[in-house]
Amino acid sequence: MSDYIPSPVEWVRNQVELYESSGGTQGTTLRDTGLPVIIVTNKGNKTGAVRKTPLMRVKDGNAYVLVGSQGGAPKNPVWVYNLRSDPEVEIRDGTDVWPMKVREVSDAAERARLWDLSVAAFPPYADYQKRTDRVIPLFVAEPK
Ligand code: F42
Repeated sequence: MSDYIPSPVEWVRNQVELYESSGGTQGTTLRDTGLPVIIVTNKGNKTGAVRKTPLMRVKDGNAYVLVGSQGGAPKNPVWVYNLRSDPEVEIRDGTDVWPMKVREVSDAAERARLWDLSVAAFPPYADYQKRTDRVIPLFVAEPK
């Protein structure tokens, strides 16, 4: 198995540590918002190392929508490139852990539906999209 490299961002790294060390019973929301977070385990596209990325939980049946918002920053988060290069991930949702495969959403109608679902789950996504010229990438993670 490849080595795990924790996020260089302290609050993100701490959330992953608490979430995983508690077996998915603590650190499962975004700060004090009460809104649920999942942990996506993915592989670095250059290092091949294991990366763990907390994201907001957006569910569509038994699939998850992964939103590359990065707070409306001008550039895509690096994990977007990791998923494009290796779609095999593991998703932890609380105490449940699932092997999943991701695909990027390109169809306009599907994107519109999943974007609305994402904003319903986490309303700030709408402001994040207004802040940036890039189209925020969406992925769907489906059970294998
Ligand atoms: N980010 C979102 O985009 N959407 C969300 O819904 C979201 C929710 C969320 C909830 C809780 C929380 O704690 C964090 C949340 N985040 C959310 C932030 C998210 O977890 C990521 O931290 C953020 O999106 C930035 O992702 P990133 O992949 O750009 O991470 C940076 C900070 C990072 O780890 N950079 C590494 C570094 O060393 O600078 C590189 C990591 C990497 O994957 N490297 C690649 C490799 O091969 O290992 C190669 C890198 C290259 O050069 O191509």
